[in-house]
Amino acid sequence: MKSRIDLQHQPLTSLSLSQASDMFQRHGALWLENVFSRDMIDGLRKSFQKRFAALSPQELASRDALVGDRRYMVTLDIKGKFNRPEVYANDRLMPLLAQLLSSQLRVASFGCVVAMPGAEDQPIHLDHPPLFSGVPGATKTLPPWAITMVVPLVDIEEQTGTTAIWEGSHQQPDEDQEGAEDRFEKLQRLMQTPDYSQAVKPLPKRGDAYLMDYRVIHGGLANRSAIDRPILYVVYSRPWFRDGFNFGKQPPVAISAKQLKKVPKELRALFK
Ligand SMILES: O=C(O)CCC(=O)C(=O)O
Repeated sequence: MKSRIDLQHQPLTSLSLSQASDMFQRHGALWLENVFSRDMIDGLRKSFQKRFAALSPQELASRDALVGDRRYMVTLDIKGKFNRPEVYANDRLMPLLAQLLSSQLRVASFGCVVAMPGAEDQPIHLDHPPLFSGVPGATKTLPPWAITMVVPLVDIEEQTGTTAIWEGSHQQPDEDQEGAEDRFEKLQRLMQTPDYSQAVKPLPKRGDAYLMDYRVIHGGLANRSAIDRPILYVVYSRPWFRDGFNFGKQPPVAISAKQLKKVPKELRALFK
């Protein structure tokens, strides 16, 4: 992956913050190593597995949770181990997210995607249709308006499958750029005939995260391992954005009034 930063020995200072922000804006994705403690990730995984096991097939169907072969997206109640600032407002990431989405950013959705053993490649897709479809130049000039933070709850290996990402596909290429192809034509081509030769396939470990611009072309890869492969996602957005596209049957964010009181006052605006 062209855009990758290890945060273990290098917290984002103002210089590296602007480098990280430039990198993300150029490639539409960024792999950040060593953001979270592994113990915390292991705790989240246990808690997720318990909650997921309690969901019946009928409940999953009523949530319209299937997002691919043996792959489910479930909104998670923000409570227990998930109701911690380290999870939803991590100190190492918030300065970068605020730089990219403004200090008014909010959590647009919060949950997990789990690929079960044997899950096939997910259809290659965009998470949201373009905001200004048909407006010339909009996909070239608009800054990011929503960003998915993906936090794998297991070590990602080739066997478990990762998310294939087409770096740079969040923006329309300049016409004179080598190999320039309209991004929607590219998406259609990839949807019809999946070809991963131009995709990057990060292999993050527990504690890492990767960010994806909401406009970037991507798709989850097959899980050829014997274990579930859950990834936590938190989508951060500019304050005006509401995701009506992905959440017809389950809420994008689930946090009760009681749980919201446990969120430090200065962070509550994230859940407005
Ligand atoms: O499973 C993955 O790696 C990605 C899932 C995804 O992109 C989605 O459900 O929109």
